[in-house]
Amino acid sequence: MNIFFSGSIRGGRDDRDLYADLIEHLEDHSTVLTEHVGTENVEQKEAEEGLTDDEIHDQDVEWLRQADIVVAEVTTPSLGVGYELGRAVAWEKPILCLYRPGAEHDLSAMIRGNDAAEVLEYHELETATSGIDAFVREHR
Ligand code: 6IA
Repeated sequence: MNIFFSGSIRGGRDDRDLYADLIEHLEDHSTVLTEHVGTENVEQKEAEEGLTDDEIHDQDVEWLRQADIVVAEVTTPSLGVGYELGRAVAWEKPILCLYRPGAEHDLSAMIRGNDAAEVLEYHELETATSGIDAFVREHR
């Protein structure tokens, strides 16, 4: 199973360690197409690899097209994550959004109000990982 993990990069990296933990868990199940979302110093790596924004966009959309399911951590708002979710809805991909209530930003109505995306609210990592496991089982 190919999983597209979506999380903020230029929207802010406060949750980077959490993304890395979630990606590690997802990798027990399947192939995560977007491991870089949990990478440390992502801006530096971007510069080192010399990728243009066009290349990042096109590669990302291609990975999204190949994905069987999409798992997004949406607590830190990100334009890129919102865009990916919009395209995933249009392609009718199963979508699980993970959100920690009480964060600085309330979750967008465009996500919470979207019947095509399941939203799981959580505080503990274990709640998120067991929610992911159930979602994967449902869509395998
Ligand atoms: O607007 P944002 O940058 O917060 O958008 C984040 C979303 O865009 C993530 O879910 C990613 O899937 C996607 N994204 C943003 N930047 C990259 C990227 N940079 N590579 C792949 N996907 C990206 C290159 C990093 C790499 C050289 C380590």
